[in-house]
Amino acid sequence: MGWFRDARFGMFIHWGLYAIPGGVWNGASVPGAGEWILDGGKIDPAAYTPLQGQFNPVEFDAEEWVRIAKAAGQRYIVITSKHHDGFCLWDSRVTTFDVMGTPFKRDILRELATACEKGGIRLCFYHSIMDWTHPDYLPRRAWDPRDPEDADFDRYVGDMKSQLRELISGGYGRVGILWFDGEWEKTWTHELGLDLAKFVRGIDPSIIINNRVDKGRSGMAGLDTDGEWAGDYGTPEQEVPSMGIPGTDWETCMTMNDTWGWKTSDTNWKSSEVLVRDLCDIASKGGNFLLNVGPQPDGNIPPASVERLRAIGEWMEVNGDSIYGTSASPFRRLPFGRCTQKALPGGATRLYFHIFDWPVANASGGRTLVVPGLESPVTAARLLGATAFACEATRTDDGWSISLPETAPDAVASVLEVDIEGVPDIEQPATMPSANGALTLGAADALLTGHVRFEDRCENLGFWVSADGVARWFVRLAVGGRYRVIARMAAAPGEGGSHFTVASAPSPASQPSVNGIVPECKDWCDFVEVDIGEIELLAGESEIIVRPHTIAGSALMNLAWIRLTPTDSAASTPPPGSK
Ligand code: FHN
Repeated sequence: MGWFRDARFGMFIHWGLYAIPGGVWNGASVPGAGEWILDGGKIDPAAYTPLQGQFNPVEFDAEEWVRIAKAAGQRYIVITSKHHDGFCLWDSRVTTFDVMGTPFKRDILRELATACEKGGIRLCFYHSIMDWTHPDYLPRRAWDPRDPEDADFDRYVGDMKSQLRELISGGYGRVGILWFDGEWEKTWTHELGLDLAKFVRGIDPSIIINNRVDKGRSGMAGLDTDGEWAGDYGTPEQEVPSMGIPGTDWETCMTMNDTWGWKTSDTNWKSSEVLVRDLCDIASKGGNFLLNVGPQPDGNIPPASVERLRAIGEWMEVNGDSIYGTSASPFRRLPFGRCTQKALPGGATRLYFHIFDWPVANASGGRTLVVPGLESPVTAARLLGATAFACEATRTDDGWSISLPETAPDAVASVLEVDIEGVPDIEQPATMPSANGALTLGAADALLTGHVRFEDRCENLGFWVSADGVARWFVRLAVGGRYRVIARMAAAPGEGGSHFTVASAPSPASQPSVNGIVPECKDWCDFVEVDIGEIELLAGESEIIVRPHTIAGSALMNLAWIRLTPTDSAASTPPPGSK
């Protein structure tokens, strides 16, 4: 997986016959993504396949595509060899529904393979398991008039294997990844997934296979971390897992607008600023970013996409070191942006801070960036794109403060490179009381052990399926006192009634913990705030610990946050200097 982890940034290409209608069929705009027009328009496959006769992208230039990807800083390309509509972008001996059956009559994947080889870009193939036009694929679309009895799914799988052999060992260079998709229909099983992965690996042991060869995708989240599934990495789609997927390789794929394939009416383009920050966010969580383009029917990549890729490339020109070959941030969360790291020879570490929010002027008019919780000694600091500025690093109670110039070198994300001794030693910053002295312990800030995990969907702790699941927060209080404990939680119908405790450590003699009972709600995200009583907290640093007592149903609860509000005056007057 070395090259994949080093690359971090790739180009996804969705191209095929669907680019011709571009989201319009018989003069009517078809809702949904462009590449889904056959399904969105409930088009009879026999009315769709004649598009083959119109496919003639005379301006297609594989070297131009590779040049655009390289200039953006993308190190690999994943192109749709065959999408759900079954049309093949290479010269296949298994079907006539391929590019050689079009007026264009050029093997697009072969030209791209040559250009990638020449440009030093890794070529990879997306391949859809679902196939709406193949005579043997099942299930048929509900409006497809062909009799499903005539179909033989095993024969379909045979054809697919023959085509995969053509792609992997048919002279298209060393294929980097087989990017499967369309695995969610009932006809595709875990057993078929295991078998196909084995088949592909049998042809080329070094090829990377994504997890959509099997059934472990778990929707847009991209990976079911509980099960044992075939595939080498997880594939979140259109989202970034807020904690990454620790311990696993993963890659977020994303559109620049709302469609993968070309759609004339879709101009809902993300800004290059958003895309650069997504790249930083994804790398800071240990993932790869596969950013999509949907070429036009004439063979050109849409100008709006080229423009954004050019802007990302300009950023990568200066800051690429903070992305390529890095690993996930050692910090749980940073108030000003993101962080990646790279091991240096001799055991030292280089941290790359992506500063999204430039610090405001301090009392002396200077700008300093506080890196909270960094305990390791800082040995050097420099600002990429402004290396002339001498960054001074000062040790403070809260971590390290690093001086910065008045103006950010890059308004989107300026990169501060900081070398430290050894591996990062980070003290998890404690949660401090807010102005009214209350402490809000959010799900995303919890330190988790055992069977409980953070869920993006509703930003909660969930999958709390056994008593070994424990959530902890560090808090720092200037003065101790009694606190009212409110929990924002949810449990689906039939899942209420579990008991849990909220305790502090070290704990005062009186009232060290309080018990809560989980209410029944409309669903796992129908959160309610429940007052579960009072607890005594000591001044200074302590841990707040939430753990199950009895789990009534399949899981304890979904917990969004715990709020501790001082009940007596002493505690409600926050110490000077607290937020
Ligand atoms: O249905 C496809 C879709 O067209 C597109 O290919 C994306 C890319 O990851 N995958 C499927 C939706 O999850």
